[in-house]
Amino acid sequence: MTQSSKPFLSRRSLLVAAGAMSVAGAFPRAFAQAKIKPAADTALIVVDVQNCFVPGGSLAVSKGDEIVPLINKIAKAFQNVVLTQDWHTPGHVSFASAHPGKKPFETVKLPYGNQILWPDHCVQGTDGASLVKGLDIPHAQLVIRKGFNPKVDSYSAFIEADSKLKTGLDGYLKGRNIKAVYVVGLATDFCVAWTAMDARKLGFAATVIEDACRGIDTQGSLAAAWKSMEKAGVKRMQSSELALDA
Ligand code: VGL
Ligand code: ZN
Repeated sequence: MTQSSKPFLSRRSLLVAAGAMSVAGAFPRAFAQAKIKPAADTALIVVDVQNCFVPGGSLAVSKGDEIVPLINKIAKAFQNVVLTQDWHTPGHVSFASAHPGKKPFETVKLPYGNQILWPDHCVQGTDGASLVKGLDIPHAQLVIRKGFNPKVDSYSAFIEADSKLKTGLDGYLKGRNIKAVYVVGLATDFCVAWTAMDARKLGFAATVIEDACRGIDTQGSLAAAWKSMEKAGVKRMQSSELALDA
């Protein structure tokens, strides 16, 4: 409808908006969006905060180290926390070094689909595979390792890349009556995204806390991941929307 055809209505809605603004200005607390307090049937999944993925590591995610203090703070608001570790065999199929003539960030076709090739990273038992030292979540209840099948990658903490073998996280969370997961960590466009989307596929509500993640962003992967997550029903939020202690 045009403004000229309904001059009254538009004028009235303007006044209402102005009134609401002044009331909100006088009582900002009453009108502020209530902050989210994670319930007992909710779990935080902290994805791959490992030495290889922070500056100095072999597959360093830009500014990956910045999120560690924030993740520590967010974790305090959750009763249930699960940590994940990328945990590859030496010579893993996802490593460029396992494919003669191929370089990191190139793609190959494997029986389960296209696989981006990575620098060697998160080899079982190495310092690169250890959780970052500053990660301080003593109440975390489970560490789930993934990507240990030599021939199959696993970005997701729930299901390997061939869409067949489950890691056990699904059963663990359901056994503990968890209905919703929040996902933080590294990297937004790979292990965080795949974990959140598989959570949806398996019937959990799933939310990614964007500022508590950092992305790799190769070949447009970050924008593509957000698009796919939205389509899968993954919610996107900022840590400021959570009720956190100062
Ligand atoms: C990841 C690439 C290869 C991740 C793991 O944690 O996002 N990305 N392996
Ligand atoms: Zn990996």
